[in-house]
Amino acid sequence: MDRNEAVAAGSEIERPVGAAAPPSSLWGSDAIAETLRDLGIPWITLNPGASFRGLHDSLVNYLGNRQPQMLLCLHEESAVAIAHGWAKVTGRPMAAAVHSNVGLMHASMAVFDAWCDRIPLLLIGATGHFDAARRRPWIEWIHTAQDQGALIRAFVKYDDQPASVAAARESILRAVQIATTPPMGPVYINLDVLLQEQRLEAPLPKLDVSRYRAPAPPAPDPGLVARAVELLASAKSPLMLVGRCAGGAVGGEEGWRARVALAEKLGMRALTDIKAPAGFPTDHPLHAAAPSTFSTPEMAEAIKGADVLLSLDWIDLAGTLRTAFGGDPVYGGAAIPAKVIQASIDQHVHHGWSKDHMGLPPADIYFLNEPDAVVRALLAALSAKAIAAKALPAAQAPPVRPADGAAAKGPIIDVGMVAQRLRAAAGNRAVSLLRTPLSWGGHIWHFRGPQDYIGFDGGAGIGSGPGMAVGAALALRGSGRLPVAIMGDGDYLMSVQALWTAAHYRIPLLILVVNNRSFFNDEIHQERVARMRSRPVENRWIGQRIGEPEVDLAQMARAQGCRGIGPVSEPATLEAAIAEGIRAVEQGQVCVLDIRVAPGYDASTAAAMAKAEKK
Ligand SMILES: Cc1ncc(C[n+]2csc(CCOP(=O)(O)OP(=O)(O)O)c2C)c(N)n1
Ligand SMILES: [Mg+2]
Repeated sequence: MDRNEAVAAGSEIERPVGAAAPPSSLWGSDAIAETLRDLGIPWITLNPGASFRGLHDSLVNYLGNRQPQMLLCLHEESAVAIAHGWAKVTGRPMAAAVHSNVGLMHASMAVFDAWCDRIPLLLIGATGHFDAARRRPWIEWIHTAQDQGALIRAFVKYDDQPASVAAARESILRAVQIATTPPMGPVYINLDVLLQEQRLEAPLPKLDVSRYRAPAPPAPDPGLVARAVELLASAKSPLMLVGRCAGGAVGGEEGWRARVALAEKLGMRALTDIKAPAGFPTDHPLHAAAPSTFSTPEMAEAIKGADVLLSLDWIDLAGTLRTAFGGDPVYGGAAIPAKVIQASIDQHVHHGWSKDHMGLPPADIYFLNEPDAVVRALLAALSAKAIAAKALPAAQAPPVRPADGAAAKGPIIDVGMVAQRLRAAAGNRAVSLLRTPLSWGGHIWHFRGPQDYIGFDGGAGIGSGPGMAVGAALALRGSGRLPVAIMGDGDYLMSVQALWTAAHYRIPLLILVVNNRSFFNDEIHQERVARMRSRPVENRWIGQRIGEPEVDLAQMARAQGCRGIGPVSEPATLEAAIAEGIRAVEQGQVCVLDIRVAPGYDASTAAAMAKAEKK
């Protein structure tokens, strides 16, 4: 099935009868729905509610449930997470609609994740009649709030509650323009019932929406480029910190190639981050250390050995430097001897409520430009310059090294073994990893192109995994890539109901749950506290383990129309079970494997967590 056929097959679900006939009357929400279509929004995830029943009707009976097509979700958090996952792969916003204050409260954590991940999203909300004279008794009073947008204003780029249909259209155009201007982010438009349900005497005048698009990005300052080139060309051991090169979204092939070309031209080593989408080939000889959530000792060594650092919107540059150098000069700690070139526009969304701007890094040259534009400009300026060739370091470790702890042939499955068996079962299929669990070690899987790994969720909000995987798999449907999300049991269980949307709309997806029957990350924290206080570490599992009864994770998938395999506990059967899952996905199914793994994190992850705590 080719990509177009697959997408078309999905859109044949939930076809309305008698739709798309010329309407005898026009309503406010018809004009709003039309605006979504004009903007090219293909999907709208939602959980229904009377506050947007007008818009719901327009989407179904005026637009015929196409462009956008509804994706019904069982929870608002899933609705936003699915939109987030889709936007990570496509770099474009999808819409999500959530009911009044209650739906917005359910959605809020996922909105925060999208905010922290710099991901565009058009969140449509609604309120009961704002005019009290028209408010229905009881329910509409509960579901009407003064300044509803205040619930999430601290972590959206823009919000509005327009008071007329024409103003609603303007609001949506502005909101999408802002959402798609890097650094991208979620925006929220709250539609009053009255506005949706008012009869329109005449359609709104036609508007060319292409005139309201995001502005072109500014080019890097040539003077700064010249200074940066000087610094990099004369550096003895430059290091590129490859962070968010296209916000939290997957970047393009061209940007990928440019980063490699820049590194090779300068003999510049590179580090990558498992929190960001793949940005540099991890098996390239210049890739200095396995990507990780927390800074590893190997990463710190590479940083300490560098005389010039080129940060491409590296997430938490200050914290990474602090871990490497053992202190922060801002607080009277160690000096940072390396020169720092920063390429980041993130400052545009830094404000007071959320501290997701992280620490304040030093910058000797600060480009307030997108990383890809800076890399392009540096390459262009360097192309004429002869630079003494530097010897390439020895190539990196082979692709799949079993995780530390248990051997690959050991009696208990660990996360490294899961990666290894997935690699074997997938053969030469192109795999897109949509999620790696906290227990992952960056050395157990190589990324060789931008679509190989989409990065983490931005806000570290557990429960983002299933929804984001569904959204990303929707974006990859028909692409020929195998969408695989590997996630913790805690992450899976918090939002397992997102899978129903994938089953219903036939979005193929493979989920491997590395099930340690615990919110294990926090067992480590309890152990640490117990040690600090000389109390029994044996109790670390209390209030953390998910046992007695153990949850049947495969059954929870089957209950929603997905394929469920497992529990798989034997290393000998793991590869065959994953192969069975891959076959199911290739037949169009959603398949979940419940893989019982040993509790514990990859040694590199555990060491990095401990180091981060100390500094
Ligand atoms: C919404 C939310 N609640 C709680 C946490 C705290 N937390 C961080 S990791 C974690 C455990 C996740 O469990 P699982 O996905 O099974 O991964 P494991 O640690 O077992 O490998 C928890 C509860 C969080 N980050 N987000
Ligand atoms: Mg767990």
